[in-house]
Amino acid sequence: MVSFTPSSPLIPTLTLLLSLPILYFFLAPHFLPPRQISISLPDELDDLSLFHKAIAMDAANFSRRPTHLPAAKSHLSAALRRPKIAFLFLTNSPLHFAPLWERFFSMSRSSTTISTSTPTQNSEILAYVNLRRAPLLATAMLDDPANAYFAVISQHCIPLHSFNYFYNFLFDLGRLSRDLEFSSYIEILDDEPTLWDRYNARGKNVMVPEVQFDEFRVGSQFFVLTRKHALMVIKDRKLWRKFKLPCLNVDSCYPEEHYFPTMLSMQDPNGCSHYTLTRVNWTDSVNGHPHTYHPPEVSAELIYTLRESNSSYSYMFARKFSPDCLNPLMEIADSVIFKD
Ligand SMILES: *[C@@H]1O[C@H](CO)[C@@H](O)[C@H](O)[C@H]1NC(C)=O
Ligand SMILES: *[C@@H]1O[C@H](CO)[C@@H](O)[C@H](O)[C@H]1NC(C)=O
Ligand SMILES: CC(=O)N[C@H]1CO[C@H](CO)[C@@H](O)[C@@H]1O
Repeated sequence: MVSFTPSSPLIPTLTLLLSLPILYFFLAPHFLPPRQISISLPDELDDLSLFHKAIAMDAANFSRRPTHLPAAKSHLSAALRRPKIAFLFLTNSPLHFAPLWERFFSMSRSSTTISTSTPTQNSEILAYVNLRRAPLLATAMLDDPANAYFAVISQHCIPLHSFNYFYNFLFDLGRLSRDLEFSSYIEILDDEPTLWDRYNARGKNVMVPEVQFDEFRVGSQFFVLTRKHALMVIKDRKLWRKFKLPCLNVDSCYPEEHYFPTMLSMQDPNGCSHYTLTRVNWTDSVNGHPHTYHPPEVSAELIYTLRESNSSYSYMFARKFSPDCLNPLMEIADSVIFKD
C-alpha cells in the first residue's frame, strides 16, 4: 500500500493487513520496491470472515446515509472529500513495471486543479497482490471507506493515460451533477462461441437453477468496479457456490471470466458499462494467450492506437507487455503516456 498522506496511520494499517491471511505485496511508501508481507494463502473460512468484516464495516459507515440517494452516490458522498481508487495488482511475479506505475501514481500528486476530489494529497493508492479477486476487493474495502473504485490490474498491464486523466474520467463531475450513479467498467458478453461448453464445464445442468444458460456471460477478468458492485461480489454466496465447483472439463473452465460478468449482469446490468477499460490484442492468439508486446513494438503510435476504442471513451490500460518493455516505456512515459 502506498499512502501519499504523510500523516496517514501507516502503523495501524499495516497491523490490520498483516492480521489478514492474504498474500500481499506492499508497494510502499514510494511504490518501490514491492515487499511481500505475508505468503499464507487464505482458505474459504478466512475469506468468509474477511467478507463479513467488510460488509459490516460498509453497513456501519454508510448506515446513516439519506435513503433517497442512490447507493453508489451515497457511498461516494460518505467519502466525498476524497474518493479514492484502489489498484489491485494481480501478479504471481515481481511487478516488472513498478517504476512505470510509480511514475503514474507520483504524477497524481502534482495536480492542483480540483480541491475536493483531487487525487493530490488525498489519494491513497493500494497495491495488493493476490490471485483471487473477491478477497482482494474485501481487503481494499476494509482498508479504507474512501475507496470508491477498485481497478484490477495484472503484472503485464501498463497505463495508457495519466493518473489524473483516469481519475477525472471515473469521478466525472458531469455524472455527479446529473445525479447519475457511477458505472463499473466490466466487459459483459453473451456471444462467445464456446459459451455452451464453458457453461457446462462443471457438468450438465449443474448451474441451474441459480444460473440459466441465457444468463451466463463472459468477459475480461480485468475490470474496474464501483464500491457498490464490490460489495455485491463479497455478499454473494449463491452464485459463487456454483462457480467454484470443481471443473470436469478443464479446457472450458475459466470461472473468473464468467463469475463477475454473469453476477453483475444478473444483479445490475444498467450499472455496468459492458466494456473493459483494458485493451488486449487477440490477433493471432496462441493457446488462448493474447499478443505480447516486445520492445521493438513500443512507440508513441502504439500507445495512441491502443487508446482507441469503439466505446465513447478511451482505453485506460493495455496488456500484455513483456517485462523488457520497461525501458522503452519509461522513455515515452512523460512525453506520451502521462502527457494528459
Ligand atoms: C496485434 O497483434 C498483431 C500480431 O499478433 C500485430 O500485427 C498487430 O499490429 C497488433 N495490433 C495492435 C493494435 O497493436
Ligand atoms: C471496433 O469494432 C470493429 C468492428 O467490430 C472491430 O473490427 C475493431 O477491432 C474494434 N476496434 C477496437 C479498438 O476494439
Ligand atoms: C469514515 C468512517 O466512518 N470510517 C469508519 C468505518 O468503520 C470502521 C469500523 O467499523 C471505522 O473504524 C472507521 O473509522
